[in-house]
Amino acid sequence: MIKKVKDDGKSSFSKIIYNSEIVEIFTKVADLLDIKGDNEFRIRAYREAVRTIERLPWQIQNLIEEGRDLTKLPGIGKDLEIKIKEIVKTGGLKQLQRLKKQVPEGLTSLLELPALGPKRVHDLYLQLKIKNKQDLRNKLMQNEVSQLKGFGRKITAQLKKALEQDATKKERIKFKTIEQYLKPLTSWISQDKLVKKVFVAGSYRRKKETIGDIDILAISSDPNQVSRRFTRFPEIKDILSQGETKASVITNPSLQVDLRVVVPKSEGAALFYFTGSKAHNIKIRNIALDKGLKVNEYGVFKGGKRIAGQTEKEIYKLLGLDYIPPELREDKGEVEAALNNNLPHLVKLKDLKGDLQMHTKSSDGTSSFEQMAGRAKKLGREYIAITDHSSFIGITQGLDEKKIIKQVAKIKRFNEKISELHVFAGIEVDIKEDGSLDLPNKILKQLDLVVCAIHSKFNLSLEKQTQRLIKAMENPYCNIIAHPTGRIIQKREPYKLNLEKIFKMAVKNQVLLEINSQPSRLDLNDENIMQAKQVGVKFSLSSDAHSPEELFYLKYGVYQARRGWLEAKDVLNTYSLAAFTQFLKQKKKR
Ligand code: DGT
Ligand code: CA
Ligand code: CA
Ligand code: ZN
Repeated sequence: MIKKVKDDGKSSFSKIIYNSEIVEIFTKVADLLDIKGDNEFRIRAYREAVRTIERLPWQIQNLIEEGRDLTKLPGIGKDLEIKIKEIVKTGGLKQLQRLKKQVPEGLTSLLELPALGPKRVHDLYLQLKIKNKQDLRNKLMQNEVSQLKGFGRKITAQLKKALEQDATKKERIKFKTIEQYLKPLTSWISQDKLVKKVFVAGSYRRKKETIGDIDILAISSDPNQVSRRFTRFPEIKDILSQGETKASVITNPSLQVDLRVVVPKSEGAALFYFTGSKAHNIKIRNIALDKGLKVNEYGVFKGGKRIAGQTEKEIYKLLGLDYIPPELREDKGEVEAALNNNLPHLVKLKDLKGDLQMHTKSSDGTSSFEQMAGRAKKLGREYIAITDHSSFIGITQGLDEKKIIKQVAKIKRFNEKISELHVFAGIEVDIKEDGSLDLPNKILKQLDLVVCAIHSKFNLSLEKQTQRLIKAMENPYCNIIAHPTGRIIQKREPYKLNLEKIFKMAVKNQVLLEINSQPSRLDLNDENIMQAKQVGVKFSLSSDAHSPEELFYLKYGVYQARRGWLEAKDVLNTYSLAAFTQFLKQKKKR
């Protein structure tokens, strides 16, 4: 029987708790117990549970809601099940709060250093009373650390170096995270009556996947007043510098914001300059120099005379270049292309007619496919593909063969009733270690669309991992490879893959490579996309939404696609429903 989906979308929990949150809490508990020198078996139990949950293709919250027995999962006993339930219900774990009180906070930050695991941190604390990085720095200087057992010359040297780097390191922040900090900032600046316009420049305007710091440009006839008022923004932790036309501050949570204020006639020149990238700016400046012109943040100058600077467009034009969209300004050939009227017509969000990967309650999503369809329709999509996970961990949920057939029938009925939006019945099928797929072809054949993905064995050798993906692409029913490199931004490196080979085989087998729009994935990334396009790869751009709220993530994928120079014609879900259906049909005929 297909699982009955509740169509009101309400769950008995007030808040969605993702598996990653449970993983994070258990990892912290294990680390803290380890630092304390607690019972080894207990610690190992937490780490094993983490491994299980990380690989799980379903949301634990859903499993609990359905009354599933979590102790059937590998490594989850009665005790851990109770703790998981506490996290899912309350969002936290009392035990973690207790442990945090018992272990000094600086100790956990020591774990960030490469040579230090919980065991060594435990020793440093117990024997030298080292409670944080500063203590460690001091004791290293006094040569006390090298006296400890297990801290040889190699390790102490490594630690010294890591601490040096750590002091200068500025953590980059994911694009989507930055977005939420921007609203209060820009509205604070705009409230100033002296401010005519506010722009966010820098890497944010270029839509980079991670942002080092925020660069804001304000236009005003009174820069001095504006920059002074800016430093009174309520969320400021520290003022780094403040001058007549600029200020740099640290806001909560530890984010650097650089403000520049220029007078209206310099708007275009300043926006150009602070958008960067630096490499792009330098290239443009050299082109200007060849023409006997000087470009800076105030304008374009010939001799002492200012001849442009009001808008970015007029600056590019004056230099004989087509206007270059910010996403391309990385000195990766865009200046040459602009000189030769050869820039791509970048794909836009509104070009996207479909969304080709999303999940429902049938696997690890929160909602029914009807709810996903409803929201997608509101966002202006004309078609979507429902791609729940195939089951690959041996517990009873997920889409087995029977459930798939039922879901296909249900979707078919939906399409007969509803004409405003077409739903493709798809699957996100697991690629096994040997490259075969987790479902037989006789099932895959009955689906409109098959998305294949790796969700296990991330550490195979380059040779084996490449072969594994190629074999999957050679399956006649494979339409799309999802998140092809498997990287998670700042968390997991891409798998070892010969991408050149993968790209060639994707073209040969008419397999689309996905640009996954989840803010932590953005996979393929901009560079991969650019290389793949040169080989002739075609792409699918998907939200990979696990709830209706996530359907808007598609825009992050579009940013990445634009940074990879893609045009609408490179992305198959910009095709009309008829053209896309035709594309699928013709592949099935092959
Ligand atoms: P980020 O903050 O690391 O994500 O990257 P950006 O590109 O935002 O870099 P940032 O904040 O250091 O500088 C903002 C822009 O200001 C940069 O994209 C170009 C411009 N800029 C900064 N320093 C220089 C420079 O030394 N020369 C030139 N031509 N432009 C610069
Ligand atoms: Ca910046
Ligand atoms: Ca900056
Ligand atoms: Zn996936």
